[in-house]
Amino acid sequence: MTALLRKIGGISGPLVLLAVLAAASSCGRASGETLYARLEGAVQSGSFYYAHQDDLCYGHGWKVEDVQGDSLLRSDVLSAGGDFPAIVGFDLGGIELGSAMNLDGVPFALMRRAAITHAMRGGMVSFSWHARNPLTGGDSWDVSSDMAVASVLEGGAKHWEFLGWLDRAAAFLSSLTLPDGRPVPIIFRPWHENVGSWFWWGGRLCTPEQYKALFTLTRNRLEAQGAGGMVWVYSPDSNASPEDYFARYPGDGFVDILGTDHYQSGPLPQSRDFYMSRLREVLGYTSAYAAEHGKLICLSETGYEGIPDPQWWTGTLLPALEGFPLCYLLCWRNAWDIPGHFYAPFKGSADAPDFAEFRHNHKTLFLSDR
Ligand code: BMA
Repeated sequence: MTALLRKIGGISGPLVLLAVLAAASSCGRASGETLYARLEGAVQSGSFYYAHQDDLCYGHGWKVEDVQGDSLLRSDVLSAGGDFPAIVGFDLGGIELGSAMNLDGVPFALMRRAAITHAMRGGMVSFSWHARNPLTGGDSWDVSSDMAVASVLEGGAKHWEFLGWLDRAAAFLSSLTLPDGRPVPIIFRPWHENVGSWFWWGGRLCTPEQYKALFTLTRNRLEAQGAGGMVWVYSPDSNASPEDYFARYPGDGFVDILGTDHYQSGPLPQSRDFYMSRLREVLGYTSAYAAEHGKLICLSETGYEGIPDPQWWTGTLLPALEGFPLCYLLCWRNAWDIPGHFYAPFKGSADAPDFAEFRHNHKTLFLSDR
């Protein structure tokens, strides 16, 4: 950037501004390309990155209280498996209203510090966004109106307000920079689980065209507001047939990674068989598309709540993924606020020995595996 400024030293004010903006956005693009190349590199070496939601901010029975001073060295994954996750996931829900903390009680100031700290340690971060319902004022799960998506698109009653929501997200995301000014590598995954109908952007709540317009509006606006250089994930829930999945696919120009959110639930052994067969079906059609279109695939959310199977990591998860070139998988949060709501091991949990084996498997990449 400084070299560029020197080069254009003789040009008049507005032109300089344009050149600086162009350089800033290409710097953003470059960071997205570097991150994408890193994810692709994992696939080429036959491995994938392990990610955990909210990992440094809280875990099973604990929570960071000192937002400014905590050393952020605590992690359930570290204490059970001996290493930090390579990717830490965060959720922006609440940023749209300018709240000080997100919907799960994580202060945005802590989230920023955790994201930057993790990137400085060599890690990557991902963001989802459980945004409130822009039309009703309810939460993400308020599906009382099928007009919410329509209302934020161009011409809709909430369009301008919604642009303000996107701008708040952009301001936060673009504030995530390393001390040397480089952006934190961000994977962004908005409007997820959009085939099922439990979020206001879900399958029965908008048409495929409206959904795609929401996604493209989001990417265009965030990039125009300085949050360039992110890698974008499309992540329907695994209920999606290939037809559902691609009917709402925003397009190759807007999506870098084809994801899926897929959980195991219900009693063993049936739930294991279903988890594995359904996941393999979805990874089958996403990987086929990705191979043809030069994209990557991931398992954007997964887990088995409370991990009732102590061999889940090597007995179910690894075999389910066998043969598919995914670049990362993310296990959902170990809630500090809801007993039994956890998806990763913690010190002393019954699955911790199996998780340690999973961590040492040649396919899995944690923070130190670089
Ligand atoms: C859900 C649950 C909720 C949480 C939400 C957003 O899956 O974990 O408790 O509020 O995600 O993180």
